[in-house]
Amino acid sequence: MSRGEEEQIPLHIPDAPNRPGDSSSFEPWKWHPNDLKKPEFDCVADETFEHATGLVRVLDDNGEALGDWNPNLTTEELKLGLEHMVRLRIFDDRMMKMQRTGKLSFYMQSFGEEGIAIAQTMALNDKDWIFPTYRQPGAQFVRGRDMVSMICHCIGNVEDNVKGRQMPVHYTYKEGRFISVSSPVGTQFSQAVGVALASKYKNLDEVTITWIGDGASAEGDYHYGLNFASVFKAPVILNVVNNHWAISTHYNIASGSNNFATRGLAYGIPCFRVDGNDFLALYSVTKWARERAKLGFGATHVEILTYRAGAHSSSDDPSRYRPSNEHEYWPGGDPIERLKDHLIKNSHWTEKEQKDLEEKIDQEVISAYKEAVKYGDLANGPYPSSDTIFTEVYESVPWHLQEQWDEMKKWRTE
Ligand SMILES: Cc1ncc(C[n+]2csc(CCOP(=O)(O)OP(=O)(O)O)c2C)c(N)n1
Ligand SMILES: [Mg+2]
Repeated sequence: MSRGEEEQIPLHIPDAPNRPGDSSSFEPWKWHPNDLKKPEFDCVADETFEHATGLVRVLDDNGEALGDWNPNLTTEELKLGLEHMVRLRIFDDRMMKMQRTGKLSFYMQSFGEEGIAIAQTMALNDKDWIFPTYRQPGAQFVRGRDMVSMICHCIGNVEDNVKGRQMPVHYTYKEGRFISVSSPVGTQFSQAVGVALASKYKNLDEVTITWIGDGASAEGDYHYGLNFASVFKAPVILNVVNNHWAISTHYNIASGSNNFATRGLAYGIPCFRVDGNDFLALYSVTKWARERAKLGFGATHVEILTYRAGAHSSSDDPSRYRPSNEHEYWPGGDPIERLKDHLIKNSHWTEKEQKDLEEKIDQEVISAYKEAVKYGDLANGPYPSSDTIFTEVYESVPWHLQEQWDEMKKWRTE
């Protein structure tokens, strides 16, 4: 008798553990900052098995920085990291309000994930290449991008540096080696490996960092990237941000295991799982991976364990598919609160200074917005010329596009 005649074995389609109306709960973490030592830079993948199945942490639940991974940053560096995270959160908050009042067409926040790109970019050298997703705009603050220019891009006005050809938050910042965010998710992962190989071929002291989401890591690009990075020992830092969700899809539909970090071990790449809401752990693992890459030992693969505290985007309503306050139960807490508490615990910061900082940045964002709309707002323009559909792709425009361009000129009213 063949299977199926009598009984059908159902196809396994995982569902999210908690849906709206369910109570939220996460297992309390069993990992502590002192658990894991730093491996040697020339370690082989197997030597990082514990790092991939455990969790690299520096900040404990009381705001103390402990263990081998403590990067011992100066107070100034810690305050700068805190300031950038606060800047990103307030910026996001204001921009979301702009979207809700029709001043932007679309927006995506980094709520709960502010530490990731900020800590990791601070751990790099200025010439290192950044291949982000839409969830790492904070790297631009570290690289010195002007907020007015970021808002002009989000509006798509005449000062938008990509001339309205990208969706909002799909930033490009050439001066900061921040490569254009791609709407088709995942493409940056294998491209980053290619650029890292080019740096190595040219014998430059440049490392590439890239990120991919838990959901997008189910795509081929992720696996091509890992394989090339492994075979050619590319100087690249490959991060999977496991924030539990890919829009409304739980991570358990992107991976059959509960762990994304260990996947790199099969490719022979050292792997770490890191507390994604711990600024110091993120900084430290990235510094280690940069040093390994620089010394010629190749790639590092990192799972950044976090929780997407906000909506996927301005088009999403997470209360329809998950318990609405689930992020409050995340054992990793909030990245800003944790770094702030650490500074306060060591008497380097006060609640009053925090409040003053937030007010200062709020003013900075409001005045940047006012400045940006001088170059055009969403409702009234001015917008980049429709000619930009045809310019800056080909050195000389092919005849068939020239025909379309001429046709457009006959009809346009702008
Ligand atoms: C190739 C491709 N498929 C689908 C989409 C639609 N889409 C945009 S974001 C997204 C979810 C990505 O989730 P994840 O990779 O976990 O990143 P996160 O948004 O959580 O940072 C999807 C499915 C897309 N943009 N590109
Ligand atoms: Mg995700």
